Amino acid sequence: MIAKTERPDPQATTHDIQSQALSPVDDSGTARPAPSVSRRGFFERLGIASVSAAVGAEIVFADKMPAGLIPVAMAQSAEPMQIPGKEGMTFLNDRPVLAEAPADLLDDAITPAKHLFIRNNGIAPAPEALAPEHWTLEIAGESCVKPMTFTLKELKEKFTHHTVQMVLECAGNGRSEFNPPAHGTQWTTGAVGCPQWTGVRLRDVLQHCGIKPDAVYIGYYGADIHLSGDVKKITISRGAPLRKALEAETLLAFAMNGEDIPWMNGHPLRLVFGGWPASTCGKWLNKIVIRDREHDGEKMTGSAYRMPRYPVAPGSKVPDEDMVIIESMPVKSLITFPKSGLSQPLATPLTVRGHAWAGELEVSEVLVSIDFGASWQKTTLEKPVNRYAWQHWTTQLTLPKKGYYEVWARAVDSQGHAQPMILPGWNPKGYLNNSCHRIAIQAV
Ligand SMILES: Nc1nc2c(c(=O)[nH]1)N[C@H]1C(S)=C(S)[C@@H](COP(=O)(O)O)O[C@H]1N2
Ligand SMILES: [Mo]
Repeated sequence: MIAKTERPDPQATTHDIQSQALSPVDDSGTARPAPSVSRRGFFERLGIASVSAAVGAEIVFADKMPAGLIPVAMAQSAEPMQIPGKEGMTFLNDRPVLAEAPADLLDDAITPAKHLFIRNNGIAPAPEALAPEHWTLEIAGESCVKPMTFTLKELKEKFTHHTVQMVLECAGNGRSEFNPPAHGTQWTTGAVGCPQWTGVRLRDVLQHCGIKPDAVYIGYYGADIHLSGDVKKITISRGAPLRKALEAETLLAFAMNGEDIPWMNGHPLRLVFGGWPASTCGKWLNKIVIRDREHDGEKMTGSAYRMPRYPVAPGSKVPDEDMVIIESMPVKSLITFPKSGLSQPLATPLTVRGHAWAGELEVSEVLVSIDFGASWQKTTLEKPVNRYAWQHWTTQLTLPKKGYYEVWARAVDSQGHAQPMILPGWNPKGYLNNSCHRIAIQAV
């Protein structure tokens, strides 16, 4: 399914906007997708400086402007919703902000900030509230020997910096293809990216504070606001087992691609785990707890970010006790060049390329088919630049005659698991759709 709508609905009434705000999209599957995208929820939360930047000039009587007013310059604009620093994205919702990248915009080896997807469960903190010089990170929890609070500056000064390129993918990426449909964000293929993250190791910081022998899990907290606006409510507080937290690649990241992390992607500090669902990677990070039990924060329990323990028939109800936490993500690939729909002169060989990744495993081969999976040909596959980075593949295709083709790509991981051609097993929340990516080509 394609994005519900890319443009704000000019017909949207206040009532529509209200009901939209009351039916948040949620990739843990607790509510319905919103009917339309408006910019209201978004601008409501922006500080005046950001609104001025968006209208392109200082708002002279800003102090007289009612809170929540959308400047008419914005409201009349036929432009699709914009987030400063993002380009070419498909917006699926504005409250919370959800945006994915069309596959051809993910062609770069290292995903640029402007094309990294956004998956907010709540309302992003206003940029004004994210000043790095005032940011602190608290380390606490019942299994922390010496709870401490670090300023961001202290974190940067005390601990060694590391840079690792790591895939970030929402567990619900691809959800829109499941049938019967699963509640939650109707992602197509673009809730994934692979930027380069710079930060300090979570393990160095945890070990500095002391980890009690009974520690088994860590949990995160961030500064975003619950959709209800209730500041006492936690939007999301997930985490990972201690063994994952102590991995060399697990970072408290303060930079992405050598620059500040974009506002919507968690500036000034976020957690990044390699190969796990992006929901474990807390944004606007201000607290980590070391737990003596599996973390039981918001969206850790029940059926959120969990898969059935066994295969289930489409549409089945699965009891919570049979739902298990998603850990390493499955093998997957994208065709990022050419853009689907390309017309290609028959005489010219067609270069096709993309990326492949496999959670905590490596990808061992990527195959492509132009005959709907009847036959497959190998592509040239690069090694990852480091563990948890995606791998680039490329090949040349010769199309036998004029007409319509689909190019399908299929990756296989180091344990021999291949991507399913159509769909993997249906599951109640619509997670982990790692089916083959397909593009259309016309030979002319
Ligand atoms: N504080 C906070 N962290 C969060 C979230 C959130 O809503 N709030 N969403 C999680 C989910 S479900 C995903 S998929 C990723 C998305 O990261 P991105 O928006 O940078 O792409 O952030 C995760 N970390
Ligand atoms: Mo997610």
